[in-house]
Amino acid sequence: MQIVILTTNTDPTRQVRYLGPYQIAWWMRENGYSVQVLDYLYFMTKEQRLELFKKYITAETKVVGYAPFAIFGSQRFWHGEQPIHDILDEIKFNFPWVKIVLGGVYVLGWLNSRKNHIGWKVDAVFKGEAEHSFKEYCDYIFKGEKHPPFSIEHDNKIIRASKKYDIQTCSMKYSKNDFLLPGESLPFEFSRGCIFKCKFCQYPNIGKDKDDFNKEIDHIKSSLIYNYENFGTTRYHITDDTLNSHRERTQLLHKITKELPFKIEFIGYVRLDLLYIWPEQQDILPESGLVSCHFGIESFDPEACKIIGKGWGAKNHKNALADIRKKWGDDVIINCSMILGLGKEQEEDWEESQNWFIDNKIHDWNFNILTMYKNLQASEFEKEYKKYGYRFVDDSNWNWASDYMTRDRAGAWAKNNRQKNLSATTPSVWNYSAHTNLGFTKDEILKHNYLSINEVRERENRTEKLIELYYKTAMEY
Ligand code: B12
Ligand code: SF4
Repeated sequence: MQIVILTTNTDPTRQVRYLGPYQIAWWMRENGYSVQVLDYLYFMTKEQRLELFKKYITAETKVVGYAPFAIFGSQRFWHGEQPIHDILDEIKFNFPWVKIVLGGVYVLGWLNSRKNHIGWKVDAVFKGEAEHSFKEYCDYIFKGEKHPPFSIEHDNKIIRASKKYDIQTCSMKYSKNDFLLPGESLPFEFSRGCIFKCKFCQYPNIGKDKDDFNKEIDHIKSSLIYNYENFGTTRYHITDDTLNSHRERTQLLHKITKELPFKIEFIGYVRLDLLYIWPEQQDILPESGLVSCHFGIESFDPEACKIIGKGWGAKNHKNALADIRKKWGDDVIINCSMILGLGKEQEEDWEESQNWFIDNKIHDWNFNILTMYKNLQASEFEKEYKKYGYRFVDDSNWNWASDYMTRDRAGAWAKNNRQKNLSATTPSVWNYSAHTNLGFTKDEILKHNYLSINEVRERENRTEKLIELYYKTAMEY
């Protein structure tokens, strides 16, 4: 293989594939390169990884890209998990002839994380979408063409997107050597970027026009058919930031899924407000195959909702949620995420929200601490933290406080609460996909909570079996 891309999810209980590496692999194959993606590496032993690397990283390999799904600020970093970085050492010291490059979600954050550093420099880091920039780099390495423009930041060579990738024309398909496993849920993209601009959001591609960066509906249809015919795929986890943000496209999606000679099921981020602004979505999304969705509720406090830019939610969150839960029943497993640290909310307000979820039989919910990095300057909150009533304690980059809350207090409450929730909530969205990957059916998942399903998973060594199957398939290919 000319190019090998290494990736892995890094949450112990969530074995689901990450789209970025497969999207780049497909694109490079379209451009004439041979590419191998190797996945699930975090869950393998060092020895298994080395065997796999030796099989695919050969004399013709010139570039090894590494893109784990690991976001700075997630538990992997706070616990200082080392394997994420070990993988880089394993490549550097066993395959000295290859260029080692990094890409993927929040790549600079994890590279620069102080706890987990590597003692040498990678050859290049790709920031942001990389279809064009990575192709230009490979054309330079393999064909001697011009090196793409770069800058040096924190001692790293950073290569940014040279131009926007035309997602409209993307007909991304999986490949036989992606080693897809029977029944596995695959990541899939309908569109790129988000039309909203929530004040706390650190994602760069927000505030787009609804008609921009949408994949042609015919390409979506042909990829779904291809994946079904070649790999039997019917399950997807959709990567769109809001999969129902375009009224006509949601209707078209419904139309094409009805035309398919098989049924698909998918999970993803859905905006609750849009389900009520365009009420037909309440019917057509489950009919299209939506089996679990994530609603970013953030808060039930009207003032906090208004501050973050969710004015509709200030008035309607509770009524709409109770209504849709009743309407959908168990057809769609609902997850709500809340943010700790908004407006004047205190511990008793969060307790009240939690009780509301329990009383209204919402399947799943989670409370996340507000994340802000003074130096990142990505979200509106980070850019104008004083205006929104926040300060950073002892000149810290991340330890925020307001007149009503501190990050430490929010963290302490979240920690206590998390354990309590595990036995009260049903695996949803990506956790739902992860469990279907381990062979659980929807009916089985609905009968479990996180604790009880974990017991079964551990007792029956389901994760180990999945990794073993992937490893065996890759070694025998
Ligand atoms: C799927 C997903 C998850 C899944 C991941 C499962 C999986 N295996 O995919 C789960 C649910 C586990 C998850 C968890 C979290 N997530 Co998340 N997630 C996403 C989501 C929806 C899609 C990611 C994706 O595939 N995008 C599509 C691909 C094509 O885009 P891409 O990754 O940017 O890929 C491009 C480049 O990165 C690059 N690239 C990618 N791979 C490679 C490889 C090489 C070799 C090269 C050169 C380049 C390259 O080129 C690609 C094509 O242009 C994004 C939102 C989004 N739309 O991106 C949020 C998102 C990344 N998540 C986010 C967050 C905050 C989290 C959590 C911290 C949430 C939480 N509080 O727990 C956790 C962290 C988990 C962890 N371990 O680190 C934020 C990150 C914000 C930020 N600061 O950047 C996002 C942007 C959502 C948002 N809008 O706020 N997430
Ligand atoms: S939080 Fe979600 S809906 Fe809000 S701007 Fe960010 S990506 Fe869009």
